[in-house]
Amino acid sequence: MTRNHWGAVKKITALGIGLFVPLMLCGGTSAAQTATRPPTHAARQTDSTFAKGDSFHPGIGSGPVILSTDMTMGLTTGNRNGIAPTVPDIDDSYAFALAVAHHLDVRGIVVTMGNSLVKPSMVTAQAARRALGSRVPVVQGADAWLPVEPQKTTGGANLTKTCVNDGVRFMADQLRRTRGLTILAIGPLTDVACLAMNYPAEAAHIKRIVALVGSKPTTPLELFGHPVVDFNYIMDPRAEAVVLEQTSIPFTAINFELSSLAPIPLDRLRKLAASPDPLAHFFGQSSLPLVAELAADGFPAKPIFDAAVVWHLIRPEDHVCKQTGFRLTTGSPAITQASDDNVTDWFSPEFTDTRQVTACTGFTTPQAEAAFKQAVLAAVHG
Ligand SMILES: [Ca+2]
Repeated sequence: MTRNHWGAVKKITALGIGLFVPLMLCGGTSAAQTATRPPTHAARQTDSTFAKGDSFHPGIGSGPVILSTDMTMGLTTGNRNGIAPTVPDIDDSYAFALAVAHHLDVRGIVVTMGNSLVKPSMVTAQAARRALGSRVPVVQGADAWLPVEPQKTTGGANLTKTCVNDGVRFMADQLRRTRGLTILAIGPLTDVACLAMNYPAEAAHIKRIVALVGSKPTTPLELFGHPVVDFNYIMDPRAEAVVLEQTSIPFTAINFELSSLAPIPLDRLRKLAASPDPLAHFFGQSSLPLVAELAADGFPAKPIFDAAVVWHLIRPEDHVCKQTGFRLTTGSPAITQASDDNVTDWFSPEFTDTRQVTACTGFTTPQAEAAFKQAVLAAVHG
């Protein structure tokens, strides 16, 4: 059954919040996943590199990184993998700019569906790369989420490998070459999960996944009084379940409580468009459709959610992080309204029955928060 909730969908997606979205709905939500499956590689482990005070900062360090991203800044419609008429989010491109500005060793941009369809997203990702003067490879990844359950044929053929694409093969190749890189997952985790399931030997070389997912146990999430959901999770709930429950890859979740901080006032984004600086102008001009949509919906500012993931590699000491367990309630992708609590991914130290990962929920000081916002603007010459 399908009931259209385009009013609600528009209200929230219009916010352009790639991170959080509304949906149409259908019944049938699975129970919370509690199954424990064998890790695909290595032994179960915890994030235990070191702890400092009340905040937990596993060693991130420098080194090669790959951005797994739904980079859509510049699209004027086609939000939520093309099903919504609203403007897709702009934050992935700002995250890329931040990585370039701080000279992270980015080995590639793997583009996934999410904020919009993958092929239009390839166009905007390549445009962002050109504007930034970067020469990193931009490789196409997933064009759809993973099936909700593993698929087989009536003849018994296992279809797990059918998710493999150029982006997944690229990541596997880079892992073989580097034998240690960090994946910054700022889109749905589809390609990362596919990599883990099909290239376990290569995935064992993932130093850490830093992902824009999750929240404290809270539903619904709110942004300036509007209900929102964890977009990267709800676009492919099984992908996150695979990464967290079937692997022991070190994992840091940049939670909503952190990524929604330090929003940039809409006027500040408008000023970018008027800048004589080519990079600032490009980012400002490409952001205007979303800025207009946000303004129409009463939003005063725009959090640059994905940039918080990149900042975690640059200034991890500025983030408040803890060891936590997780609680995933899975379901079909993109069928939940923001007000539903059927599909959720929560991180909390109270969850002790799962493997322990890292979750970051805030800045250590107001000054650290202000420095992040300034860095994002500086990265685009704002
Ligand atoms: Ca994103």
